Amino acid sequence: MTNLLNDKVKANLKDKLLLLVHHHADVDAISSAVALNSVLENSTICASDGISSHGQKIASVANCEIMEKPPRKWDGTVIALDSPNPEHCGPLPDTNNIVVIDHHTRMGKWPEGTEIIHLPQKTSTAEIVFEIIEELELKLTNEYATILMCGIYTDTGQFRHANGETFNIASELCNTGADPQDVINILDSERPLIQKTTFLKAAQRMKWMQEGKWIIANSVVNSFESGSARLMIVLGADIALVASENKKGEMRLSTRASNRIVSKGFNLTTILEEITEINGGSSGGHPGAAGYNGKGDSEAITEMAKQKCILAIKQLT
Ligand SMILES: [Mn+2]
Repeated sequence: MTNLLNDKVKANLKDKLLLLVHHHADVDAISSAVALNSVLENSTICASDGISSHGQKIASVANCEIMEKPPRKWDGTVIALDSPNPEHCGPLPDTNNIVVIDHHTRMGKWPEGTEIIHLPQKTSTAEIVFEIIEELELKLTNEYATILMCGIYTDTGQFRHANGETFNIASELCNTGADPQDVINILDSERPLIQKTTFLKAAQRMKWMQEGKWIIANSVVNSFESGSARLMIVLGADIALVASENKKGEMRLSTRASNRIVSKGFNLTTILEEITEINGGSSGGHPGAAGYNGKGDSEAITEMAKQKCILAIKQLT
């Protein structure tokens, strides 16, 4: 049994609790909050700046109320979840006790006296919450064990970034009653119809070509560009370029690259920076996932990006 809680935190947990999650709360944050809420009677969940669509799914499965605006003053303890610094979950209510439970690499600056449970080796906050519930010898129901598993599942990218400890806790959660099939049912079901039809249109309009051993695919949609690009990589493309434009002449290009080509040195941010040099606008992202926003003909700009990708492929060793 791990020892995460000192006497002060144990006493704090008996207070009236405000479970504060980060802005645009994700599945890890919401599942951590609803699981704690299920075992700690005197607690309220607060998401001060919106909840992601999957986070909302968890909240609706748990059927619990979530406060939208933190009170100015909290007479009890504020528990900040999955939020490495106060700006990510604020505004913080005026309170005497704050406990932070988080797993991000870097911990920010919290008010003096804040109790910090920071375990960066954990792949999700849900895992820390599970250990805390065990340490308090409280009982999670099957349903909430499944919900915590949802937090682990999403924060590890469906266990792709899991470590040995992740699987130990996932296994303990199963022993507690979590059902891995329900995790899939909760998270992978019910994409909105508009998203499904858009993805299918992206596939229908897709063009692809081969350059050496690499495949470049492109398409055009009205929305959900990045999801469409991601799915084209799943289909087998090494580079996916998906554009959209609106009536005002603004366009967006969302791009993805396979891990395999990125590991050879291919970098989408360089490609899109070159587009901004020619066409203005702005770009940003990572080597394997980047976006461009600008003005102009989306087809022409996609073609430009494609040509730059071909040149970059020729320079790969
Ligand atoms: Mn997290």
